[in-house]
Amino acid sequence: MTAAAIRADVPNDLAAFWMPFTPNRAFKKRPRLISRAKDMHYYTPEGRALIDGAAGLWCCNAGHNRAPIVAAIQRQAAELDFSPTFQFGHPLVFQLASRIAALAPADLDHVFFANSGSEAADTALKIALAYHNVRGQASRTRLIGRERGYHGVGFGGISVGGMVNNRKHFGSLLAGVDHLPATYNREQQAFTKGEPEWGGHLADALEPIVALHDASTIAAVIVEPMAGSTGVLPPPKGYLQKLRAICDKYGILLIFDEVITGFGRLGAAFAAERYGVIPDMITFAKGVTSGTVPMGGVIVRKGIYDAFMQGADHAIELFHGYTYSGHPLACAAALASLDVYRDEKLFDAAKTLEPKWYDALMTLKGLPNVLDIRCLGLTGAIDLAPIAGSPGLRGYRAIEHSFHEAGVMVRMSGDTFELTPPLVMSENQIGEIVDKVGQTIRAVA
Ligand code: PXG
Repeated sequence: MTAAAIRADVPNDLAAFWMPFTPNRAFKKRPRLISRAKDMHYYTPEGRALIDGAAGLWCCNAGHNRAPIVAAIQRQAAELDFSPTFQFGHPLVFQLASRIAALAPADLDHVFFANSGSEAADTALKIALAYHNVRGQASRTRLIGRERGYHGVGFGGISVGGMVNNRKHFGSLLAGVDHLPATYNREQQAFTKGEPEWGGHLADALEPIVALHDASTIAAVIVEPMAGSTGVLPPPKGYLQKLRAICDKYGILLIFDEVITGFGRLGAAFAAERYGVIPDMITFAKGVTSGTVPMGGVIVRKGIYDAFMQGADHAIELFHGYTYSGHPLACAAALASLDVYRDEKLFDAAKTLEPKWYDALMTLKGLPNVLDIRCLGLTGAIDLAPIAGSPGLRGYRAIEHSFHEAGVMVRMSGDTFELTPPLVMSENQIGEIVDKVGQTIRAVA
C-alpha cells in the first residue's frame, strides 16, 4: 500500500528539501520517514507502525485519514478546485464561517480566513491595529505578547512571541512591542495536574506596562490560553480572567491564540469556553481541518466587524487577505472535520479522557532526569534535565529512540517532550503511549 504513494519515476534524494525546524544534517544521516497514516498510527515506508502521541503536529484531532474527511476533500477537488474569495465567493466558505462562529462563544461571530496559524496571528494583530484606527484611536499601536509565547513565524508573530531562538536572527522585528512575563515557575508548580494554583497574579504585570506606555498607545494583548510550543504551560487559576479584566479597564483588545487549544484539545471547542473568558478575537488553525488541508483564521467579536462596516458601499473595508483565504479544499476538509467532531462527540471524549491521561502521565514521575510533568486537556509535557553543556541533545536522542525503537511519534522542544494525541485515542492507547515514552526516557538516561 505504501509503495503506491511513493513515485518510482523520481529519484528519492533527500538533499534538496531544506527541512523546517529540523537539524537537516542529522536528519539526512539517519532519516525518519513516514509514508502512511490511519487513525491513531503512522507507518514508515517499510510498514512499521508508530502510535501517534503528537496528532502530527498538534493538528490531527480526529485521527488520521478519516474516511468522511478524505471523501469530502476528494469530492471537492473534483467539483471546484479553486475560486477567489476576493470579490467572489463559493458556498462552502460561507457555510464554514457560520459553523465556526456557532462553535465560538458569545458574540465572536465573524470569521476571517488564512492558511496557517502564523497568518492567523498576523491577521489578528493587523485587525487590532486597523480597528483602533477606524474608530479614531490611531495612537493605539502597541502590541503586548508574553515571554515563552508562540504565535508562528511571521514578523508580527515573532515580534509578540517570546521564544528567543525564533527572534534572535531576524533583526529588530516590529517596533512598539512589549511582553508580559511567562506564567511558569517550576518551584511553585512542578508536577501539577491541570491549572496550577500559583501564578494568577502574574496577569497584574499588565498594569505597569500600561502605566509605562499609557493605555492610549496600546492596541492589543495576545496570549495563548495555554502556551503550547514552549512545553505546555497551563494558565494558572484566575490568570486569564484577570487579564481580561485589565484589558477591559483600559480598552485594550484581548486576543487568544487558540491554534493549539481550539477544536477540542482542552475538552471544549475553545479554551475561551473552558475558562469562561471571552476574548475579542480567537485565532485558529491546525484542528480546524484536523490537519488535512492547511487552513487558519481569526474569529472576531461583532463589535469589531461592525466598526469596519462604514463608508461607501463599494469600498473595501479591510485591505487584507490571502489568495487562498477560504480555499475550497480546506473548507470541505474543515466542514467534514467539524462533522466528525460533532458526530463522535470528540470534545466530550477529550474531557472524559483528561483525568486518565493526567494520571498516566504522572506515573512517569521519578524516572531518570524527569524534572517536571505538566498536563492540560489532552496535552502533556515532560521536562528532562539537559546533558551538561549540550542542551537539546537528550531531546534529540529521544526523538531518535522514540521513532526507531519505541514506536511512538512524539514532539520534542529542546529536552521537553510535548504530547498531544488525537482525540480519538482509547484508554488502552493512553497506556501504550505513556509506556513507550517511559521506555524512551530510560533509554536516553
Ligand atoms: N500560534 C500557535 C499558538 C501555535 O502553536 C502557530 C501560531 C503557527 O502556526 P503555523 O500553522 O503557522 O505553524 C502555532 C504553531 C510545537 C509546534 O511542537 C507548535 C506549532 C507548530 C510547530 C511545532 O510546539 N504551533
